[in-house]
Amino acid sequence: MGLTNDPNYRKLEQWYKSSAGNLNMREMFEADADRFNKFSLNLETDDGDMLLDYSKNLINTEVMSMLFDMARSVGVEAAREKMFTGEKINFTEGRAVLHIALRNRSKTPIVVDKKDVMPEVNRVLEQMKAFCHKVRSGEWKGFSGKAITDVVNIGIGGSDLGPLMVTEALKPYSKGGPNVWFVSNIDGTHMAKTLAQLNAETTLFIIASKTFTTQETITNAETAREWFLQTANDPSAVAKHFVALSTNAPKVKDFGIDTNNMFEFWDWVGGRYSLWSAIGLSIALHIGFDNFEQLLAGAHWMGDMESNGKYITKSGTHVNYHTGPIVWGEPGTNGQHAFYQLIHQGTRLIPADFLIPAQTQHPIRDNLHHKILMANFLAQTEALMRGKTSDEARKELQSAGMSGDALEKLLPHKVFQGNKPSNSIIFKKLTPFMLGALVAMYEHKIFVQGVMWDINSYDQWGVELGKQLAKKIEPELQDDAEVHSHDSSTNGLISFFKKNRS
Ligand code: G6Q
Repeated sequence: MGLTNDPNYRKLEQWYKSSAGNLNMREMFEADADRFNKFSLNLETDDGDMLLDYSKNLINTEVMSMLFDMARSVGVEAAREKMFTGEKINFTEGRAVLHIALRNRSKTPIVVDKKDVMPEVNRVLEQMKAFCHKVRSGEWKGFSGKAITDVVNIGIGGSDLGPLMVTEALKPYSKGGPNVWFVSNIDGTHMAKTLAQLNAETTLFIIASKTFTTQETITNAETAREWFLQTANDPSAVAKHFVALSTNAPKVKDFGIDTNNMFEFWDWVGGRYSLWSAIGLSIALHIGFDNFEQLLAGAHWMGDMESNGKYITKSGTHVNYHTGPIVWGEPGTNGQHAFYQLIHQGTRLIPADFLIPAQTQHPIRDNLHHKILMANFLAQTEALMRGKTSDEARKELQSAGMSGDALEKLLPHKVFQGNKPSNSIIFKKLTPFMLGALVAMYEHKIFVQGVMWDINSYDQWGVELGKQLAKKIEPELQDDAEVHSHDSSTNGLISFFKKNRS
């Protein structure tokens, strides 16, 4: 039926049209000393506390209860139950959505097609554990008898980004583990620059691809194998330096990787949720299997919970609302020196999430850096909420010695409307457990949005389209013949490329 027909959506819409303009955060904070307590949540995790402060949003008690009513009437709870019980909620692909099973530490069975998937999940985790131990201890030797010092994950999209983010975020936990590298881009520069820093004798390649047909990944994997064989000179050495993470055993075999060196996962794991599966092998190698388990435990603890951004509802009709924000961000204060301008004084409303640990991994100079970072964190969320009134800006300019015309001209530029929403999320320390919990929280956000917007969050036909299109054009780039099969712009671009390629 779509979101806009829901009676509780309509109620909220009516309210928005008549009353939303009255929501002023600065005034609401001044009028209600208890606002922070009302709109924040302290979570006691097994690994320190986490505080979710959503009080700096354009909400009041009435709005929150209308939002909850809406979530109930569009069926968020029922949809969550369907996901957890293995129903094929990704109906366009006929698949269950069960990344929660990958981090199910509770040993409760999870059933798909009448079969409990937990024994298989646990079997692959055991295989990963044993492999991690061998590689990290140096027991696993390369073809010339040396231990592995570097691991290269070759994959793209969901088979790259999750492990890349996690290994980067958890570097402080990587002591004793091999270095990790990630090659995703088909642009040869990515592979060439990476290989230039590696020694074939001590490098392990992980070919990460759910389908094992992704053009970028397979091409990069072939390039890595060619490079490796230039040094090893012996195809049987490949088994010691190449492993695969995939659902597709026949393709792994075709590529020449021994299926004993394959770590399996299943079609009910969406690419963007796969870091919890065998796709997380690079994480486990880098930070150790115990820490990888902590990551799973954090995600499991968060309350078990993407691909939104599509204009077709589950019943195949067009939506008349937006179904996916553009999400971007920056670490530390870097964003402040670039795009925060747009958030403070831009014409669009940009809700922002700010995340910070109370304890840094590197308390250098007696914690000075972290204190400055924390001060900026607090200052930004406060400034976004409060803004700066004309009176305040005027006083500031006057005390800087300005007056008259010059002051009046500058004044409008120095005023900030404020009332810009943000969430503040502060937690004790970025441990593997805490990172797992945070990622799972954002995964669940996507799930709830998908239910609210009445779209299938789990298929990705747009991504598939990209995979098909380039394959059609590639043969046309083979020779120097003119191409007329496209629009004049595409033909013109191909023609330029052909004339200038050598
Ligand atoms: C993620 C997407 C996509 C996918 C890549 C790689 O959810 O589906 O990013 O992960 O296209 O696919 P393979 O793992 O099959 O190579």
